[in-house]
Amino acid sequence: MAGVTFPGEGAGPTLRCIPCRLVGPAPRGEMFIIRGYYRAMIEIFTGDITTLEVDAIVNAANSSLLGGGGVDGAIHRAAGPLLKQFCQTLDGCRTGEAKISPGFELPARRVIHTVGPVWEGSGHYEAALLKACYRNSFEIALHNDVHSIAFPAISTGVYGYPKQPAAEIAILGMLAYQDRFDRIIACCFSATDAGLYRQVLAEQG
Ligand code: AR6
Repeated sequence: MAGVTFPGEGAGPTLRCIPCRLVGPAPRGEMFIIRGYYRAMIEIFTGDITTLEVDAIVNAANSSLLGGGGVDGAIHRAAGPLLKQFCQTLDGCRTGEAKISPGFELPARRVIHTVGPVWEGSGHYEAALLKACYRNSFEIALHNDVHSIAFPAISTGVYGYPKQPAAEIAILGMLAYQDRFDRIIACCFSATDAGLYRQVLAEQG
């Protein structure tokens, strides 16, 4: 996937390892750190992804990339109108793929837009497409100087993907890229979702 360089920004290293360190409470929401030793810690954050000051937040978008409800709507509102204007130049995005934009008024420098599958009962390649969302988001991040990244629970809202298998795909995807990022944050919008992620991470991690 081609790297995108924005004005004033050059390409950075794609492999960085940091020692394990403790992170205190986040400004809003709770941070729950599961593991990390010379690798990115996978952190489970409960709260609004638009508040996170990271290199990139991931948006669970639709294929138009022009905004919608849920986390997509929240990101567009917080980023301001220039995000939609920029996204109009991206020519949409197919399910499972990812595109990148600046964060504009967000605390995050970038937004990685990915389109999750609509759940239709597991026989429509939903699992493969959801895995591709995580993989392609990480890959475009690596090509764009992103060392800290936060994901929402892609497809588990309006698109109806069952939460447990979606959490397993999310955590396995994050573990696969753990040693190539400084921080990977799983952003859950409810305490129940965060509990599920903790349980899955404890089982898989
Ligand atoms: N921060 C973090 N997570 C959030 C936030 C937020 N501010 N708001 C919602 N969530 P959804 P999808 C959680 O529906 O299922 C849009 O209209 C939410 O609780 O946002 O991939 C797009 O335009 C859930 O766990 O995304 C598409 O048309 C997760 O984010 C469609 O919805 C994903 O829920 C995409 O549906």
